[in-house]
Amino acid sequence: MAKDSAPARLRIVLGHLGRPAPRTIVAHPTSEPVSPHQQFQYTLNNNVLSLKQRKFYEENGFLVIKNLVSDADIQRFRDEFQRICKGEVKPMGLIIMKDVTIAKSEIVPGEKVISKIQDFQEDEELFRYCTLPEILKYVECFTGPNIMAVHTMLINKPPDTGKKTSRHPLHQDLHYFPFRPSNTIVCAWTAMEHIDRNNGCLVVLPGTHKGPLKQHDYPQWEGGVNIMYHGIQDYDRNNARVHLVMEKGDTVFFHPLLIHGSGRNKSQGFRKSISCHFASGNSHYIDVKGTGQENMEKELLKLVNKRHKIEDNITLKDLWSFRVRLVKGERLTL
Ligand SMILES: O=C(O)CCC(=O)C(=O)O
Repeated sequence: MAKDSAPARLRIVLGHLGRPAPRTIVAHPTSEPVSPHQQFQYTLNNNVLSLKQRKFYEENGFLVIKNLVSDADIQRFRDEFQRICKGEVKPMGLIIMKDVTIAKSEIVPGEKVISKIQDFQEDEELFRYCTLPEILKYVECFTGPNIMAVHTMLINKPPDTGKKTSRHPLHQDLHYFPFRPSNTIVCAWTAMEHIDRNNGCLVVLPGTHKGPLKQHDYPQWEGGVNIMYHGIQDYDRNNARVHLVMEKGDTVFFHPLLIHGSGRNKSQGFRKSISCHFASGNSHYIDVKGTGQENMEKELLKLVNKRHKIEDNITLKDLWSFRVRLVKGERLTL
């Protein structure tokens, strides 16, 4: 019998066997005429964003929409996160991360040791976040009508143990993505509670989405750095910084080249946010070999191979092709 190919093995491991072929979900793009004098590079024509919002995103690379996700939905995401932490549900393909300092300590398993879960695309309850009409309505302004959910995360930023490891170094999300074009990728990040500088809000460097993808490496932090938390050293230290203070349900949409990170959690609580990156169904894969993303590729594949005990080597494209889900319109090239 022929040996399974790496993608086939991954499919088995992630429990994706028998998943129906992607179907077409009808999109209802809205459009309005745009004056020939207006030049927009980062947003698409529709009647969702006001001109002011559109110009803000074009200029700054992010846009906060207040009170977008309901308390009831956030409660459902919290409840499901609890079930995952208690081991009551075990979604296929989910990656559970622990803070570097907590991971080495003796604390009993549970919410208090889990700093992040990612790849929850097989968890129906959490994945509802990526299909909420109020989220997709805005996402479409950046991706266009064919929308793929490409990367999912729920971050449970723990109280800092004093080693400052709860910080997330400044980075660009595109560093982790082997597909393009960048302008039709967007992150939706929703605060699951009040988030400010005390519990480690997002910090963004406005306008940096207009620059190139920069070199990312682990920062030289004394207390240690969490797995895959690569950062940028070479950024303009004079660039303005904006700390995004957000209320429960507020959602920020941001460009994958926007330099951002988050601060230390100085509170006693576990700061929660849920996020999804979306990309146009027309995106195409790129080979990151020989580029600044190569170190990320090697480390990520090693991590996935180890976590899911995959013996054969898989490629970044294999990995992403099992992560991505169609949420609106048609799956075309991604
Ligand atoms: O939620 C956070 O603390 C930071 C998240 C972030 O920047 C990321 O995961 O790319």
